[in-house]
Amino acid sequence: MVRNVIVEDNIAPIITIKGAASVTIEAGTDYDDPGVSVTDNMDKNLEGRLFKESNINTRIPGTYQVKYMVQDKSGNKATTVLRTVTVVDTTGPVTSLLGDAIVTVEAGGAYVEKGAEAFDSIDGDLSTVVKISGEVDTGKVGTYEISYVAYDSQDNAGQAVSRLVKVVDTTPPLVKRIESLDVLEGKELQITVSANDNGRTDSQLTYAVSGAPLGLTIDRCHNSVDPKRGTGTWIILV
Ligand SMILES: [Ca+2]
Ligand SMILES: [Ca+2]
Ligand SMILES: [Ca+2]
Repeated sequence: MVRNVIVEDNIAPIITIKGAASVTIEAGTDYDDPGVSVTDNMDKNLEGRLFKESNINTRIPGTYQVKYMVQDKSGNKATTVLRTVTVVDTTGPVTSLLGDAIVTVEAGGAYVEKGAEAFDSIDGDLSTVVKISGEVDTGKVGTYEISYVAYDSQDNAGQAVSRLVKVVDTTPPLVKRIESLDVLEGKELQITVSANDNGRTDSQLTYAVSGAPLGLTIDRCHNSVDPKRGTGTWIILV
C-alpha cells in the first residue's frame, strides 16, 4: 500500500546578515558587501535564490541601503534584511603651488601671485576656491609667507602649502634732482636733492657729498651743505 504524503512548508527562510548592520566607508573607496547567510526549515542552498538590491554610489557621500530578499521553494518570503552603508568624505583636497615655492622680487617691483591648485578625490578641481592668506609689501625688504589652503564641499581642510617671497634690494638709490644753486653773498648755500630708492618705503638713505670745496660740509639732518669758505667752481657729486 502506497501513501501519498503531502508535506507542506509554511515556514519562511531566515536571512542573517554577515558583519555589522550599519557600516561607514570613506568616499572613493571600493565597497564590498560581506553578504548574508540563509537558513530554511526544509530547503538547502537558498543562497542561489537570494535577491540583492543596492543603490550605493561610493563617489557621492550619503546614506545607502543594501537589501537582501529570498523565498524558499514553497514561496515563503523571508523578512527582508537591510544593511545601512554611510558614505562619508573626510579627506581634504590636496593643494599644490603654482609657480616656485621661493620667489625673489626686487624692491619696488611687482609680486605676481601665481596661486595654487587644489584637487579633491570626490569634488574634483577646487582650484578656484583656494584661500590665499598673507601679503607682500614690495616697498619693504623682507621675507613674506603666503599660504594656501582649500576646503572641500564637506568642509574638510586640505593640508596648507606656503610660498616664501623674498623682497630684496639690489638697486642703488637714484638722485633724481639737484636744484640749481643760488649763490648769494652772505647767504647760506643750499643744494637740494631728492633721491628715490627703487620704490622702497623703508630705506634709510645716507647722503654723501664729494667734490665740494674745502670747508663745505653736509648737514645730514637737512640734507644741506654749507660752505664756510672758498670761492670758485666745483663739480659736486651727491
Ligand atoms: Ca521553508
Ligand atoms: Ca574630500
Ligand atoms: Ca635700493
